Amino acid sequence: MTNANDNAAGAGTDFDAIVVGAGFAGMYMLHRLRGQGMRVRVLEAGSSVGGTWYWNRYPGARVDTETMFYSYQFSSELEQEWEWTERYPSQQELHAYARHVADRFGLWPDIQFESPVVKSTWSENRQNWTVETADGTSLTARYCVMATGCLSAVNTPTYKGLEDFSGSVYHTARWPEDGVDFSGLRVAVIGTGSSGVQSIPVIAEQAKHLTVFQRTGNYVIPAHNRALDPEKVAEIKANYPALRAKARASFSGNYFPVGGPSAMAVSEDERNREYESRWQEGGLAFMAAYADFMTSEEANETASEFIRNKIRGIVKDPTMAELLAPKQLFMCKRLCVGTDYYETYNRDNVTLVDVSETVIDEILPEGIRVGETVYDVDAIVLATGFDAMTGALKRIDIRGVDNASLRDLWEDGPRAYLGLAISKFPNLFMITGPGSPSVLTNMIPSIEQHVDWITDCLADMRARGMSRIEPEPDAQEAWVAHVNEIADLSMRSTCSSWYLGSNVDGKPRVFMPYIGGFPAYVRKCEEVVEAGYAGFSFAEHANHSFMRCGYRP
Ligand code: NA7
Repeated sequence: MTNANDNAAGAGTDFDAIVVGAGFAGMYMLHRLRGQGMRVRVLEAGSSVGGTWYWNRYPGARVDTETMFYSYQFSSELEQEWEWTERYPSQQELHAYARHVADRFGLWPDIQFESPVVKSTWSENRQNWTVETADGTSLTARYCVMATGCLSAVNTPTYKGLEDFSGSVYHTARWPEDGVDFSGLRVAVIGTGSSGVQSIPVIAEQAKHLTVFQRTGNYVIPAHNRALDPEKVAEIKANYPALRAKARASFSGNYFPVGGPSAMAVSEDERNREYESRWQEGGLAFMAAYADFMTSEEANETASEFIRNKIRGIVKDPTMAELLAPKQLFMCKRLCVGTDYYETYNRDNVTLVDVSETVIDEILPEGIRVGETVYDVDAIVLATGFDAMTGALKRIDIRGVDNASLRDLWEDGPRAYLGLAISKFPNLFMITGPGSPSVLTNMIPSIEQHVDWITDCLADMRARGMSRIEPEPDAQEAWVAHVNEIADLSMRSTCSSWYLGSNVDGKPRVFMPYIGGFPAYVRKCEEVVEAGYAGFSFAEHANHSFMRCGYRP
């Protein structure tokens, strides 16, 4: 493999564009910008490409979207040549795919690894960004693209005594590259979101004893993961363009056939048959059984109770089953997809501890104290998730016009135009930023749509001699108001989840992704372009005076 840092080191310090992050977003952004003839440097905190699929190496880590569609579609050659082996591939396979993409498109030389960005500052005089990494290196570029990921800033609880624990502490999203051997150990897992749900069954098989600390029981649909059928793969590959188009025309960028408009419009028997067939099929398509889960509490309760009954049927200990049965609305938090998750609680070496009311008080050298009880453990796994959507951006000190601080401006929640750009931060773009559909969709099509929009925008600007772009404050405020307004129409915005920051102490409660669906959002982005980049101001190379909705392409 190319040693990217050796190559990158000799390329100078001034670029046309700097991209922060070498996950699926940063890699494709690099590819497209280079295609425009730009000199680009990607700065990546990790030591390889893949982003989410580089960092999340915990046991059992898998994608929860069917991979024939959770993959790039910008290159039909890539689409045809890459062979996925499983319905939901493992982290290892996804990381191998990311490395293959970097090889195939020659991306390595322009990526600088182990270079976490700590600061990014706009200069109005020079009309460029200065981007600084943790080791003090400074690079400059006219454009800066934040491909920093929606779920990348790790959320680590601040338990009293954590640093004095005598065993090892791991976070699922910062797993050691060489793996961890839990054989013969008493292990604690804190957290039962997707990462906990995927890792718990695998850790339980290895550990001497596993104690799971659950704050909220989640809805977990079986994955029914399996090897892909070669005939089915060939059929999908032969029809990729049409199938991808169908997925892009769907609300979530995933093609999930909708069972019906309302769960309440059909008989209980019919409804349960629909739920049973989706449970047997497995995966996220359960969400599309009926269209009114997020608008009707009654409809929602039918799906919730169906899943609770499944849990009661699987878990032998009735007290444990009731504890695992989720109390919150179905789909309020992100739905989990698991393998043998509930079955794992039938094992003799697994204990479940409820920390919803009596919380974890402290970590002692020998274990975890909850109220009066101390659970002795040798290792602690924090499956406690992320400071989602805004965390990665706010952890960088981003300074715009007049030294405006992004952290300060977003103190009460994110404000961005289309989730793509931010007023007062010229020539800065975000990929799948807050205010775009992002985490409510299949991430890769959403990433590609943003990267394509940014690339086309920069090409249009260059064709017209423009070098500065910035959203107008009133357009940004109108978009933020719209994002909030439609979030309020959905029950999804009413309950605790990382979508609205409720998993992080002190984070403002704002529903961050755009909930109007992928097709509506794409249409809006197209309309903005058709109207001459409505809501953006531009300035020319030589003359930086502003032009309102500067030009018509
Ligand atoms: P999630 O989904 O945010 O899950 C984190 C879990 O950790 C969740 O059960 C939390 O409970 C729990 N948690 C967080 N902080 C604490 C503290 N302080 N004490 C006890 N329990 C805690 O993160 P994941 O990594 O599992 O998944 C993230 C996304 O990746 C997922 O949605 C998929 O899109 C892929 P809570 O629910 O907040 O009560």
